[in-house]
Amino acid sequence: MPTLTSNEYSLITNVMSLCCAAMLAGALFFYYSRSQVAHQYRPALLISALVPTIACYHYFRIYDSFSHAYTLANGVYTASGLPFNDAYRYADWLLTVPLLVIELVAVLALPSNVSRRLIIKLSSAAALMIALGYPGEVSHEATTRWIFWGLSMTPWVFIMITLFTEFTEAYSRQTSEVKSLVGAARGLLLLTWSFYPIAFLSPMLGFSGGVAECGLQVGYTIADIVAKVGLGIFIYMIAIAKSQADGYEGDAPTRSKAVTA
Ligand code: RET
Repeated sequence: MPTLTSNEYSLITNVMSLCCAAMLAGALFFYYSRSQVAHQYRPALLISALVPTIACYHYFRIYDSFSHAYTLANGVYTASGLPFNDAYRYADWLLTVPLLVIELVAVLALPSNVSRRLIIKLSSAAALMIALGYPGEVSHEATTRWIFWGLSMTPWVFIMITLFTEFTEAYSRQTSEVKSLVGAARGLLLLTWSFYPIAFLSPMLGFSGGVAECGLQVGYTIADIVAKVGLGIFIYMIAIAKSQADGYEGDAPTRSKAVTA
């Protein structure tokens, strides 16, 4: 672990703490907003809520592991000797990245055969992408990092091709409002998902020390907030737009037992 100035250490831990709060707020919002949309779109909002719930837990662990990996001496933060556990971040991604593509497909409520095919393809490629990235992330050897970067990029490219071909075709019959929201959600996904493989390359491109560590940790954390809560907000807007297009006006009030008795 590189030595960090007090400002670098505070920036990293403050952004991680902000991330816990953003994930918790996102999770609560998506859980409670399920009742505003028609029944067929509720599973997508439930997944949108589960994703930041899982991440909130993992960010507690990431924060904890990071703060124990450092000790303050003479005004700077040096490695304490305890390892920073990168596995928390990868365990989080392994669970949540497949769920992100599932929520994007689920909110369209497509015919079940189309939806199943897309979900299986996209979520298994997403899990493979993360699993192949991990051996590279924990390695300090440039060659090993390049090999696993290349292996992990293969499912990444496959996901993007599928999203811009088969997925585009699958939502082509939606209303124009839904189409533009889905297009924007996919654009957000492309933008945020492009950040991770580039950030992964930073040590191989000669970036090192406190500034690089700061850039990597802060960058991954902000990208996680946008990729999870930001995408969830699009899923919510798509579910609202589709519910309105279906003529959904809220659940009929249930008659109380006192009235029916
Ligand atoms: C790795 C390894 C290097 C190559 C590639 C990677 C891709 C990572 C991605 C992660 C997405 C994470 C998200 C998290 C949301 O909270 C594993 C860095 C291609 C795309 C969306």
